[in-house]
This record gives sequence, C-alpha cells and structure tokens, in this order.
Amino acid sequence: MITMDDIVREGAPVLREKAEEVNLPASNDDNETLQEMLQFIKNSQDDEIAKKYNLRPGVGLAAPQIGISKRMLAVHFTDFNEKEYSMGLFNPRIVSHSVEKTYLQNGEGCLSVDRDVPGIVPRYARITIQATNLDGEQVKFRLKGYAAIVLQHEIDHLDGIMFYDHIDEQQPFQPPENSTAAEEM
Ligand code: SB7
Ligand code: NI
Repeated sequence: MITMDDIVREGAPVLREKAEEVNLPASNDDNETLQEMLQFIKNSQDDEIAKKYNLRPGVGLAAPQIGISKRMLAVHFTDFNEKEYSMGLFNPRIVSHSVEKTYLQNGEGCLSVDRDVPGIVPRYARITIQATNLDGEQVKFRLKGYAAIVLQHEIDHLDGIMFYDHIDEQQPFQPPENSTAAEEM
C-alpha cells in the first residue's frame, strides 16, 4: 500500500525529469503500480483510512511522485457538476486545447510540496486527452474546468513541471488574459 512515506517531495530530481513512455501493452508491474496509485488517491479521500495512515487528501497522483519516472497517472474526484472521474492512464497526451485559460481562485497545492505557494496557476480551459486506460483500451476525451485543471497538473508532473512554475512572480494574483475562474468542487 502506498502511504505518504512513498511520496517524493520537492527537491528530489525525479520530480524535474521528463518521464519515460510506458511500453504498451503495460507489464503486470506497471499495471499494478498504477492500480496502487489509484487506490492511494481513493484511500486519501476516505476519512477513516486517511486518519489511520496519516494520508493527505489528494485528487490525483503521477508516477514521478512515488519515484517512478514513467508516464502514468491516476485521478479520482468529482467535479462541480457531480461528474465522477476515476481512472489510471498510461502515456496521457493533450492532443488539443482551447486558447481560453482557466484557474482556481485559491491556487493549487501538491502532495509533493509541503508548503503553501499562493498565486494563480493558469491552465487551458478545455483540453482533449488521448491515453491508454487500466483495461488497456485507447481512450480520448474532452475535459473542461476543474477536471481539465487536475489533468494538466498531473501531466505536468510527467514533464518535470511543478504547479508554481506557472505562477507569475510579479503579479501572482493577476488572472491571465482570456480566462475565467473555474468552479471548485
Ligand atoms: C489542485 C490540486 C491538484 C491538482 C490541481 C489543483 C492535485 C494535488 C495532488 N497532487 O500533488 C497530484 O499531483
Ligand atoms: Ni502534484
């Protein structure tokens, strides 16, 4: 079982590396790792389990955050419209995105960052993702708002990018051009 002890923190080189593509079909090892990542996210949102194991709640996790430099991520959350997103993805790719941007009013956090970094993190308002899921199927879907933000945060981890890299140092709370704030859940 993955716990906070497995979560790699800021400063670790693996968080700054470009992760390797996963060879598909995924090996049993890679499949199990991704399933465990998804389970960790679910556990972190279960009050009882989270309390027992001291898990910080999270909506997503990318493999580099457990020290594995491979292109896989897991997300588990419900958006503002009560739509549920729960999946593990191999080699996710943003194949197209809007010009319009969005952001969370209260900024973002990260399980690998043990401090508050205030400021707006500009994200594309809409993205289309292509990936392979845990069942080995190729999937392609369009996301907007909160869901689009979470997936961009996770895909960034696969490219060694941290959320605060996107914050404007001069004007951290200046909304980007052509943007609308996203509704939080
Ligand atoms: C706020 C939090 C997250 C994504 C977008 C906005 C995810 C937090 C958990 N993670 O560190 C996952 O990488
Ligand atoms: Ni993160």
